[in-house]
Amino acid sequence: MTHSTISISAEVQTALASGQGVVALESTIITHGMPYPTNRDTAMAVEQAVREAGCVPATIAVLNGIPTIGLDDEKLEQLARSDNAMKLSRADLAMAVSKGVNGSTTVAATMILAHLAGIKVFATGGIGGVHQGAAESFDISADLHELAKTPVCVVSAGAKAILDIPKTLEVLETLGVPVLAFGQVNFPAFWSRDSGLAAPLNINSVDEVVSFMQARQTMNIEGGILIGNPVPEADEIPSSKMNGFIEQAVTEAQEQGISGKAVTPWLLGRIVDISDGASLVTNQALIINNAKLAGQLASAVASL
Ligand code: PSU
Ligand code: MN
Repeated sequence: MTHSTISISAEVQTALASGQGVVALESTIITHGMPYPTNRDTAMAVEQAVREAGCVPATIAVLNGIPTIGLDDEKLEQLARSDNAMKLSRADLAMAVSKGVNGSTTVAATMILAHLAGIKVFATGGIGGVHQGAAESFDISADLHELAKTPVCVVSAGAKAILDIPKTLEVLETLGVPVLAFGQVNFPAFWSRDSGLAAPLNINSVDEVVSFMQARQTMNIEGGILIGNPVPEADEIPSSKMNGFIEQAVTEAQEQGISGKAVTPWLLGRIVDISDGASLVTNQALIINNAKLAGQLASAVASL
C-alpha cells in the first residue's frame, strides 16, 4: 500500500486511521547493532512488547528502494540475515531509494520516515551523539540535529557511554531538544542506569510526558523530544564495570583508525566480545523496556 513513495503496512495504516497507538522502531540496530539471530529475536520481542501495550509496531527500513513502514516476520528475517544493507541516516536515506537497494534506518532516518507516516512515538535502544575525541574527529551523530527538527518523541535508554555524554547533552541543549529522564534525576547511560549527570528535565509518568507534548504543541515549538528511560535494575551493568570495557574498545577503535559511520557498529560489536556477551543481553533488555514505555505513551497520545 503506497503513499506515493512510501509503503505503509495495512496493519499500521488501519491503526493510524482508527486512532490506535503506533510505535515506530528502527532497523540499524537489526543490521548493524546486533549479530544474527539475536538481532531477529530482539526485533520480534520488541514488536511483541509494543503489542502487549495495546499498540501496533512499525519497524522501518528501506527495502529494494522503498521506504517501508511496518515489516512482516518474513521481511524482518530477511533484513536480520542481510549483510549488505546500507546504514541510512538523513544524508544517505534518499540514496538507497534512488538506487533501489536495501537499507536500515538509524534514529535520524527512522524519525524522518515515522513523521512522514504520521507516527509520533518511536522506541530505540540508544541515540547517536557526540563521540569521545570529537574535538579532533568532529564525529557528532546526525541523530542530534534530527531531534531538533522532526516532531517525534524518541524513547531511549539514554546515550551509550561509548559517547561523550556531557558533550552530547550540551549539544542537545544548544539545539533546543528537551531531554527528559523518566522516573529518576540522572540521565541514563544505556547499559547503566546512571550516567552520573543530572538530566536537564525529569518526568515520572506517561501523563506528564503527554502534558509536556501538548504544551509544546500549543506554542508551536517544533522538533522532537528525547526520553531517557533507565534499563531495569536487574538487567543493568553498572558503569564501574562497563567503563573498563568501553575504554578498551574506544582505544582499539582509535588505534585501528575506525571512522565515520563504521564507528558505532564497530564499538558495539567489540564491546559484546569484551564483555563476553553480557552487553548484548542488557541491550536486548533495555530496548524491550523502551518499547513498553513507548507503547504506553503512544496509546495515551492516540487517545487524545
Ligand atoms: N543503539 C544500539 N545499536 C545501534 C544504534 C543505536 O544499541 O546500532 C544505532 C542507531 O541507529 C543510531 C546509530 O541512530 O547507531 C547512530 O549512528 P551514528 O553515530 O553513525 O549516527
Ligand atoms: Mn558519526
